[in-house]
Amino acid sequence: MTTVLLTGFEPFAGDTSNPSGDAVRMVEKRWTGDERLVVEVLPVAFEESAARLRHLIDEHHPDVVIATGLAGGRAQVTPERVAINLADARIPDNDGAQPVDLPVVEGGPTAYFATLPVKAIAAALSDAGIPAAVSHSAGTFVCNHVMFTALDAAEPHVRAGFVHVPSARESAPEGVASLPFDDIVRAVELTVRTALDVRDDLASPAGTLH
Ligand code: PCA
Repeated sequence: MTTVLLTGFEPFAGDTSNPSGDAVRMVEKRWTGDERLVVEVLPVAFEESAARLRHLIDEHHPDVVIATGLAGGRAQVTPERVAINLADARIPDNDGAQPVDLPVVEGGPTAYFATLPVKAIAAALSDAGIPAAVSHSAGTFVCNHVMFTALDAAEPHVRAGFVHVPSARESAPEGVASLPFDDIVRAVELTVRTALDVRDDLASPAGTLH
């Protein structure tokens, strides 16, 4: 049976909720697919999140790994194209760790490209009326760390990657870009479905000029 590992994150930076963790729990509740869906909410902590993810991959041998997290201030759902081998934390993580200019994986490659069909995912979301775009930077905090770890840990046939979601409208502060929570849930569901159904990514341009 096909297994999908889907993760979100706990709240961080003083927030009381994180739409990514809430959304993956909702996707788990609503899941009707034939595939086995394993859902986990990861701590926003460099060491612990990577250790938990590696353990989950070892335990469940997923065919698809999709990690999600919050990108506060972004207005679109953004499948990430690349994870870099760099941790440079502007704020401490939830365990108080603040690595600066350290590799995610000592001796690892400089970067990994997502092995999810990121363009097809962005297109599927846009078709469903959800603002979406491919992103070329997952940052240098815990989300990038988890994406890099997923691509480093997964066996070669596994399709893995990361999707950043905006703040949820219901809990976003005034003036911060956001999406209704239900759209975030639908976006995560559609991402899982597209990752399962689409083998070859679209060849349409999705890059940026700067
Ligand atoms: N967003 C942070 C870490 C956890 C989360 O949801 C990030 O983008 O790195």
